[in-house]
Formats: sequence, C-alpha cells, structure tokens
Amino acid sequence: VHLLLKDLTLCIHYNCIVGKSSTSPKPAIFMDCGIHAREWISPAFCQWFVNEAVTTYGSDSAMTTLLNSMDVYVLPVFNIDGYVYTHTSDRMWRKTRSRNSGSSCIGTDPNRNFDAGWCTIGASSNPCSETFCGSTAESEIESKNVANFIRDNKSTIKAYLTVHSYSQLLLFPYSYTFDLAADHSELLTVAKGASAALTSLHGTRYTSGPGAATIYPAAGGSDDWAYDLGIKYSYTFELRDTGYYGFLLPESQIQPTCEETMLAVNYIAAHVLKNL
Ligand code: 0X9
Ligand code: ZN
Ligand code: ZN
Repeated sequence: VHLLLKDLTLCIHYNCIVGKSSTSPKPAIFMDCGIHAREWISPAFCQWFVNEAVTTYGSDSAMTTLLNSMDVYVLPVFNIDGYVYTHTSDRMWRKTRSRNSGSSCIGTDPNRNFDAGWCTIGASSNPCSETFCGSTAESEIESKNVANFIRDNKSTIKAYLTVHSYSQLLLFPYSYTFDLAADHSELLTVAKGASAALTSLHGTRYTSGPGAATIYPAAGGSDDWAYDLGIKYSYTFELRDTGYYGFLLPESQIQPTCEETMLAVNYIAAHVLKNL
C-alpha cells in the first residue's frame, strides 16, 4: 500500500515520510516507535504525529514551517513481530520474536542490539533474558534495517527520536557509559525546554538527563548508536506514566499523552531547524 496523504506524506506499509515535497534535498528527522513490543502508547504516538502533521499543515504555523523545511521519517512499529505477539499471546512481551540457536528462548532486546558499546553493560548474553543483546550487534533484521537506513541517509538526518514507555523521561546519550556526551550541555538545555513545553499542557512532569545516570546504564541502544554515528540531536522519550498503569496505560490517556508529547517533539524540531 502506497498512500499519499494531502500531497504531504508518502506512506509505504505504514512507514511514512512527512514533509512538503521540494526540489532541493531537505534535512530530516528520523523517529521510531515500538522498539519494545509492550509499550503500546509508543506506536500510538507515531500514528498521532503523522495525523497531526497532515491535518495541521497549512493552518498551524510551526508545523507548516517545519514541514516546509524538513522531512520527518516515521517508523511507527519498529518491532512489528513483537507488537503482534503482545496482541495474540503475551501482553507483556518486550523483545523481537527471532529464534536463538542453542536455546529454546525466543527474541532479542532490539534496544540492546545496536553497535554502541554492544553488550558491555546493562545487557545480557543469555537468550532467555529480557535484555538479551543478540548473537552480534545488528543480529536482528529490525535493528539492521534501521541502522542501514540511517547510515544511508546520514548526511540528511539531523535528529533521531525514539519513543518508549514508561517513566516520563527525556533521555539523551550516553547510556553505555557515564561519560558525558560532547554535546551534553546543549542536549540537556533542549531536553529541559522540550520537557517544559510538554508539562505546559496537562502538568505532566518529566525528568531529563543522560540515560546512564537518569534511568540506568545499558549498552547497545539506538540513541547512543545514532549519536556516535554523528546525529547530534538523539533523544529517547519514555512516555506516561510513572508506574501506576505502566505499560497498560488506559485508553483515556492516549489523547492527552499524544497531545503533550507533540509539544516536546515540535520543540526539539524547531531547535534542530534553527541550528541547521
Ligand atoms: O531500557 C531501555 O531500552 C529503555 N527503557 S525501557 O523501559 N523502554 O525499556 C531506555 C533506553 C535508554 N537508552 C539506552 N539504554 N541506550
Ligand atoms: Zn507497497
Ligand atoms: Zn522501551
């Protein structure tokens, strides 16, 4: 299915490129959702983002400015096999659904499978673990394909956003080390601004900081990998809530969560655009 939405969005099998078509090459933001299967609010947000872009382009000045000068690559369900499995068999499944040789345990944690300090900390080499790093970096077709796409478009991709849940955090590199990123102060300032924008809508409180110190040290994540590839604006969102419902966020919170998260994403996008 190749879907053209208002001459602004090209979607192929749900994966969309959002942006006003242009003759000159445009800088881009890459955003993925659904790396972890059970984090259902994440794919909901990517879908919300595409709908907002298509319906507010031309009326909302910030969205119009953004999409006139940038493209947004949206991968709404990174871990599609795992996501399907959470609907059919196990609501709390996290990993991919690939076979592991020599083990009856299934799946790799896709956010431990990227080539960034791979499997050195906060990851397991046991295929039965929820944080199994895989047999090699990029062993999973999902992480390999995303890494290849980002490598191929490295010169145009200016920001990498990856959406998870839950904990209400806005994280940036590094998670594989406690060392601060070279761009730490700018990344922190932008994260604080984005969090303040998010909070302004419904009062939802976010914490921002480097992954290792803010959530836990964990190697092989997509955010650290993208940053080390040279994509400076690399952020991991951990959406609502802080644990009351956790992954089982009720339907009534989808709309407010997506609305507030839009403000943070738009804040980051505006900063990226201003600093091209
Ligand atoms: O552990 C993760 O992959 C993320 N948290 S989650 O609860 N959604 O599983 C946090 C990722 C932070 N970034 C890296 N560890 N690179
Ligand atoms: Zn097709
Ligand atoms: Zn996650």
